[in-house]
Amino acid sequence: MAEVKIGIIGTGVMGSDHAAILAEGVANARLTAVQDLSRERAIAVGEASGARVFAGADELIADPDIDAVMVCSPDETHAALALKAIAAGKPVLVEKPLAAGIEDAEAIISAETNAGRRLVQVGFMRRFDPGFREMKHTLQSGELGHALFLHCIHRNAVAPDYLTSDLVIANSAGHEFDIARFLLDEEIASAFVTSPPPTRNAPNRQPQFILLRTASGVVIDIEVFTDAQYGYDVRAELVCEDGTVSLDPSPHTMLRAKGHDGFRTPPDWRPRFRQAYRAQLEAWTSGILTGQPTGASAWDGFMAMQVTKACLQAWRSGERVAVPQHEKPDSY
Ligand code: ISE
Repeated sequence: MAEVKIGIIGTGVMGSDHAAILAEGVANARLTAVQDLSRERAIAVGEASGARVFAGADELIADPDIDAVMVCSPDETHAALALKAIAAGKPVLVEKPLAAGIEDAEAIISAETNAGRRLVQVGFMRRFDPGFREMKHTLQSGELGHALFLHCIHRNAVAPDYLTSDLVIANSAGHEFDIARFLLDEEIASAFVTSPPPTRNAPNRQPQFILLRTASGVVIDIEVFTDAQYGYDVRAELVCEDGTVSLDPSPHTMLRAKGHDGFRTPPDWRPRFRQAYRAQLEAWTSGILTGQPTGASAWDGFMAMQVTKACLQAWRSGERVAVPQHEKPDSY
């Protein structure tokens, strides 16, 4: 295989963004097919990228001219589609979360284990962000000693009405659960969640403040505020024994205009993590070609979901909740 022919299922916000990046050109990758429940939406993306439009997801997965599949459809469809891709022996990049429920995530892990090779990657793109990678590298170098605290902020300008307080934890904070495991290279052991009342801009959900502790005792705090109005803002500072390392505001330019002098704030996560999304696609396709997968595995997706589940219990009970620990299968 000289290049990976990719089919995207779901051409909403994320599917069309991935399609646009692929259409710009990603080494060794070509978008050849798209499918969406809304045929018009799929046709629009197909026309812009030169990809064939499929009527159904099953046909797309089965098509012999498609080497690998991206699942960008709604969360509750992720597991069934990932299982079909595994059954067809095709690599699949599943947007996060891996599945809507823990049992479905377990089914993916056993199907992949039975298939005998890693076929699933989860779209935790922050692992490919240059800032987060440098932070991990700094920690691993040992120059700052060991980690004590990880402070995280995750703010969106606005969020859709369907986003409930539960989904703020299950959908948005999932990125922090994964990046904390990735940076610190250890599991989250416990979770506590507290929240201020809803804001006047989003009376149907609460911002969340999540406190995690890792197995070795690193303390992680995460503010997730999806209605911060001013823009998309992701921050992180890793505090170690001999210094700290934190993310730079990502833009490469400053702006002076309309009473403003400083960094631009992106409207949402797509421009902020554009480089990471592109690098994720490059790593995914080169992993397919070389047989050396990188990126978040189904196991990482499953463990992030365990943290989500503990956080939801902690939020409802007001108690600190232990995150169940599992033996990682050898295949991961
Ligand atoms: C959203 O759900 C996402 O999936 C994005 O990746 C994330 O950065 C954003 O803040 C979430 O709300």
